[in-house]
Amino acid sequence: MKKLTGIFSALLVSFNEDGSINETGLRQIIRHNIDKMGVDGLYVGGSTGENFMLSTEEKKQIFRIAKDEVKDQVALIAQVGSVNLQEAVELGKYATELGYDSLSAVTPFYYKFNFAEIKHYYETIIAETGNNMIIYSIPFLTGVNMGIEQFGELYQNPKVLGVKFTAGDFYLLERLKKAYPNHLIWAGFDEMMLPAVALGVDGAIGSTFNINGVRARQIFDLTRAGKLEEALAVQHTTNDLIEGILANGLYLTIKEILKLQGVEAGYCREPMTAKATEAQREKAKQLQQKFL
Ligand code: HMN
Repeated sequence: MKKLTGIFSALLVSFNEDGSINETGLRQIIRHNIDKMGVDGLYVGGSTGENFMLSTEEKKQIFRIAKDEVKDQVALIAQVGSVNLQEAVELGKYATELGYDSLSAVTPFYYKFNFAEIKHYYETIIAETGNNMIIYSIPFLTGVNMGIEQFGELYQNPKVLGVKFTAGDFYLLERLKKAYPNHLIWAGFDEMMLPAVALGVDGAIGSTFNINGVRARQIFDLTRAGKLEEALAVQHTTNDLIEGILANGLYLTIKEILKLQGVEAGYCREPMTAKATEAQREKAKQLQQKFL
């Protein structure tokens, strides 16, 4: 298994105007992440991959293309979580056979699942696939808030490596690190990377690393080295960029910026707005010129 710590881009997917996957574009985004951003790995099938709007076959296609393009150059994590547990298992088996270093699964969402149901979900995916598991916790989108004891219960399974923590609850983050020092934490909010690294996270997984991966690594390394003033200066610039991206449409804007850099990043997948307006393209151009 490859090293799973460090800087991981949450992989964007290029779509054609009709919503189908643009394989050439997807491969170019992957190359850009490895060759230009210098990431340690890719998180495939996450929110950034617009995963929850795709069919099972499309999800498999993306896992397949990513593995084929990456080979063994960097580590690969497959996000297979789904509110359909059978689909999660099927995808988990598929990614495991392809050789993904670990699986990750979002906490099951939409229905108010109780903790026993959530635990059963993770135990089932692990038992059926035999692969490692990274809990994907993103309460602001799923509504699922797990506490320290619940993480502890999930961590009793030795295949659970840790959590991708997309939340601003730094008290919980600190408590998790103290209580379970042998379990890994990946920071999920790029705009809060510095405080997360200061609290001891082992890695970070982010959408903006597709274009801002070099600064992300600087923040990570500088903070770890205790050079907080320098790290903060890079975080400030990063957050000026992220603020502009969020105000203009998250994935759409990152794609427009990639296009300006010669990467065929394509369209988004409906029901998200698929195509940038002229004004959004202009804003992306300004962000590119100012920050990248
Ligand atoms: C994923 O699942 O694609 C990412 O790991 C999610 C990641 O945490 C991103 N969250 C979302 O897009 C919801 C962040 O990188 C986020 O985009 C960024 O911090 C800007 O808010």
